[in-house]
Amino acid sequence: MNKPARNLNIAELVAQDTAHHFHPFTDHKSLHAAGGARMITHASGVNIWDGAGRKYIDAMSGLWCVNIGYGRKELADAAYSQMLDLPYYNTFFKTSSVPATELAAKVASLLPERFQRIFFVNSGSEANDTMVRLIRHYWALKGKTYRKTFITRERAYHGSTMISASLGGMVGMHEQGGLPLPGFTHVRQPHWYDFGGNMTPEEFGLHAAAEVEKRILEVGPDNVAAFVAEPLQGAGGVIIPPSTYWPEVSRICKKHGILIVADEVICGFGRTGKMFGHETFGFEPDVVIMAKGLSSGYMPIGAVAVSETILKDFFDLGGEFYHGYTYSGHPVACAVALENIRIIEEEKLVERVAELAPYLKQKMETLLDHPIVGEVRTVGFIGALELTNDKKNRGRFADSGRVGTICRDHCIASGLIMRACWDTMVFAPPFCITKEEIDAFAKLARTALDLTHADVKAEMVG
Ligand code: PXG
Repeated sequence: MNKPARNLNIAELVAQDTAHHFHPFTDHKSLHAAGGARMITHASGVNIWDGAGRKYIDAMSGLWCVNIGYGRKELADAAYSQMLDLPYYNTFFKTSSVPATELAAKVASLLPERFQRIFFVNSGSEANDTMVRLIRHYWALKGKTYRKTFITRERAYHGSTMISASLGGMVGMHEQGGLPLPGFTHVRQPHWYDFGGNMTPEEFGLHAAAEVEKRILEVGPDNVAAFVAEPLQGAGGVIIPPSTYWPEVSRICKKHGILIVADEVICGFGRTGKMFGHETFGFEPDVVIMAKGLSSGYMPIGAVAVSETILKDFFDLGGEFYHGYTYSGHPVACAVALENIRIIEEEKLVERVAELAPYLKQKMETLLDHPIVGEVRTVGFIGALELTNDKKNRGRFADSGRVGTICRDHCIASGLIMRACWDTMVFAPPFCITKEEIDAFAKLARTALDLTHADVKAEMVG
């Protein structure tokens, strides 16, 4: 498929979009100055096309979500036939639907044994809001209303609602709307490149874990509701923790009786080469947050899995949990998610990620010889390139995010979608990417890096 399903007047659409569409995470003044949005019209496999007919390799899988790749007709068929059978019914008040039931059982079967029940929502943000209400209510049911504080990390991303943005550690987001709300505290992220100094990554992993323990002790272990973390921080710049970090954080949380919540919105469903990120990094969460890869982004859906140990008390001690969304367990979203998981399993896409991960790593590491690339890190099909003005000393360009944006724009102009998290270029390609497409991706990345280097040559040190 290399053209959209109908004829489009792109200029008119862009004008309409500019006039009427209030975009998320967008500086509208600069959007308007740029002449409006890039209209994406259609997609297939790892490629997307814009209104001018330009083709891009989408090395970001949309927003880290189109894991199985674009254009899978099976998912469209699943939505179509479910809409004919039952387009909507709720899951409140002792009611269920076939796809919600089947998806709950399927997701439970993919998770460790202690997870048997799945709560459905429409997004990662809602999943995290649900988790915070549920855990605070759980502690209250156990007579520990003081166990309210959530410990999370700086530059974590857990969503955009008041609660999920409070969980997140994005300073820019906190500055808008009076966040974080009380009861959320953030420790430094395990980012060796920026904070490791002369420590080895392994030493630094232990050091970063010790900061978690320090904060637990400052808050008082008995006041902590949970430690909430992405197995690896995605929007924070694909911060892959050193191998020592998670085992030590787990040990610390166990020692102090702190619940661990794994936000698997990006890592879940295969991104790291195992079904879940906590398997890759070796820890055992009490709660798992899912979205994105659950439906490969084809429909909005998220989920919260809570261990049976917690749920036993929750059900025994509590009555009704006054929480849920009109579209919790939406039959069409669930049918699409089921078909997505069927494809992941049948086509062994998680195994494919694990098999091709070394190839992706090796190809991206060829960029290490580039003057502005300070580090390349990957795990499974997710990774990052650190842009640097000083390779030897892991230096940073002045005015964080400026050079990343320049590089991002050169990527787009070259036909490649990579995101800049400040001056870290991040990638998370669809699982269907081939070796040839990985080669093309690395080549386009080098072109964009060369163009960026030409722009910032005067700022290089050494
Ligand atoms: N948790 C994690 C780990 C995420 O990455 C959310 C929760 C929130 O999910 P929803 O479905 O509410 O968006 C996310 C979302 C970016 C970017 O620019 C990342 C996300 C969303 C939008 C943009 O990297 N992650």
